[in-house]
Amino acid sequence: MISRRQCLAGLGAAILAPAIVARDSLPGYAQGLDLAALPGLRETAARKGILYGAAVRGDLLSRDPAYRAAVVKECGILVAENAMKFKPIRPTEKGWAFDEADATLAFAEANGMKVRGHTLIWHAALPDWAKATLASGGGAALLEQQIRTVMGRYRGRVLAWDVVNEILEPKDGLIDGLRKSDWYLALGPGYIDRAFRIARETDPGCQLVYNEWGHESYGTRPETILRYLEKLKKGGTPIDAVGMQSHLHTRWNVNARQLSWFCKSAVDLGLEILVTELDGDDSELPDDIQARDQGVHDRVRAFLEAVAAATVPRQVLTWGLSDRYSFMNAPGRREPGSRAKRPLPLDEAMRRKPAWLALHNFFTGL
Ligand code: 9MR
Repeated sequence: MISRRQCLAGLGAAILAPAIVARDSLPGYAQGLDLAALPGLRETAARKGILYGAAVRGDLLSRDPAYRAAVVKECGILVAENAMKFKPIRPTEKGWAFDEADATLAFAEANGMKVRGHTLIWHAALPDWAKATLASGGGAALLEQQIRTVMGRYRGRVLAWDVVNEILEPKDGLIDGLRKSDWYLALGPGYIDRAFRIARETDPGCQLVYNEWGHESYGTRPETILRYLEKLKKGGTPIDAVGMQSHLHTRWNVNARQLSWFCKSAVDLGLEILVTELDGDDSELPDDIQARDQGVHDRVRAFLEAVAAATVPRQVLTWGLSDRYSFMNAPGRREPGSRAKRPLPLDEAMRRKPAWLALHNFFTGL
């Protein structure tokens, strides 16, 4: 738990002005702090050489002006939440659908933002026709075509690409803890190295990332990831960075010690550490909004501090910006009638909340 005094201390000189925000206009213990008067996270992060940003949806950027304004104010880097994935970008074999991805990139560039690409090779978001192609021997060509077409289209405009996503699943019982995905079944373990090599050829200036979840978890998952990274590096795979999704659960605390160990070890391997999908699932916390917001704040803070104990992440992205559009609140993602989750920096009304403050304090405190 952090006290209001600690909050104020964390805000430093920026909060010398008297609090002018009505008590009910901000949730939880941030009440009374004039969060709205502080600079956007993009600016605060940039002062420390960090890009802060969020996953965005193109349809919302064009139809919700409050969301669009908040994205412009807070974000120095964007990632398309879905638009660059296999199924949205190539729903049918002959039907490439680049519109939303193109528009997201154009929006970012028009607003002076960088872009991450997410994601080229993933077991999920695969259309049935692609699964059938993989199952019938067309995997090598499909992998190459996907990377060359999508990455090639945006060559020179994407700072970092998640070349592969969620490739490990130790429960599947395969060598190295690899996931028994359609890609694996079609091409064997070598598909990962192959993907990175094609990616490097396609856009040599782009940072190539292996994106995964669970680096902050207990148990053996972080070590499994690290061992696999070691193997890739030893084999000469052109990988530059590890993307840590960082979907934090309030059910358990961040395993700070192991997370710092992971980050330090990955840096020692010559890899950069990125925070790619940060948010906090508050479903295990009591109904009280203050307690939930504080719980998410505390996890976000603990997570970022554990990372920073090893290395300063140069890209920090949350998976969405406002609770209004978190994937966790999407239909089908939560029980009908259950309370809305509050995982992101801004609340449903686009107001800054404690998770925002955790990021602000982290960036200013570095
Ligand atoms: O937030 C995304 C949701 O809208 C999609 O339906 C889903 C499937 O494509 O993917 C979600 O994003 C995931 C991301 O691509 C990879 N890490 C986990 C994210 C949340 O599930």
